[in-house]
Parts: sequence; structure tokens; C-alpha cells
Amino acid sequence: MVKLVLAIIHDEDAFRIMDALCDKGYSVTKLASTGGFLRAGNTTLICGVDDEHVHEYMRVIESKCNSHRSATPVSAAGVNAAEGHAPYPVEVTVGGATIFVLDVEEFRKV
Ligand code: 2BA
Repeated sequence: MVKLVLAIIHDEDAFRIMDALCDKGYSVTKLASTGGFLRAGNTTLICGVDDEHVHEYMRVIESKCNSHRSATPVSAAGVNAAEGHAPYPVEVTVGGATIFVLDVEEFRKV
């Protein structure tokens, strides 16, 4: 069975992670995405992965993504826009990965 793995990662980690995944033979598609909270660019990787390789796939991502605390100014278009407040710094974790594993009904290349 094939799973569809969606991994939302930090832009700075994207090419390092993609290189590591490609080295292991995974075929990956990179999408430019935007986080709803920070309204900043991030990267979403899409990959069809055989069931038995999902664990390894996630381990590669985990080993190549950095995670650290960071004070990040939220833009006026961010969470505080509704109240009309000036931007203020919030501390969030930058880096790491948010990973979804989905069942795939059919996977075909024609
Ligand atoms: P953002 O939505 O821009 O969120 C960036 C970081 O801000 C989050 O890191 C989290 O630490 C913090 N954060 C997000 N929403 C928050 C809130 N309502 N209140 C306080 N802090 C909040 P991560 O959790 O590592 O998420 C990184 C990126 O992954 C997110 O960027 C979003 O693009 C995606 N993501 C995370 N969870 C998701 C989910 N359940 N569904 C879809 N995408 C998700």
C-alpha cells in the first residue's frame, strides 16, 4: 500500500531534506506554501511512499530539520490584524516538521 506523506518544513531546511530524500531514492514534489499563523513562507513536500518505508522517510526528515525557539514579529496581516493592533513579537518554534500520512486509494503513473 502506498501512503501520501505531506511534510510542512522550514524553507531553510528544504533543500537539505530534499537532497537526503533523493539520495535514498524517494521521488519528492516541493510546493511553496504559507503558514496561516506567521503568514510566512514555508515548504510542503509531497511524496508517495510505500507503507514499509514511511518510518524511514519520516526519520530522514527528522534528522535533517532544525528546530529552535525564535522571537518572530507577527505582521499586521497576521493574528492581530483583526483587532487593528500594531505588530508584536511572539515566540514560536521555527523549524521542525509537521507531517501528515494519508491513505492512498490509487497510485498510478500513465
Ligand atoms: P504557521 O501556521 O505559520 O505556524 C508557525 C508556528 O507558529 C507553529 O509551528 C506554532 O509554533 C505557532 N503557531 C501556529 N498557530 C498558532 C496559534 N494559533 N497560536 C499560537 N502559536 C501558533 P508548527 O506547529 O511547527 O507549524 C509550522 C507550520 O506547519 C505552520 O505554519 C503551518 O503552515 C503548518 N501546520 C502546522 N500545524 C498544521 C495543521 N494542523 N494543519 C495544517 N498545517 C499545519
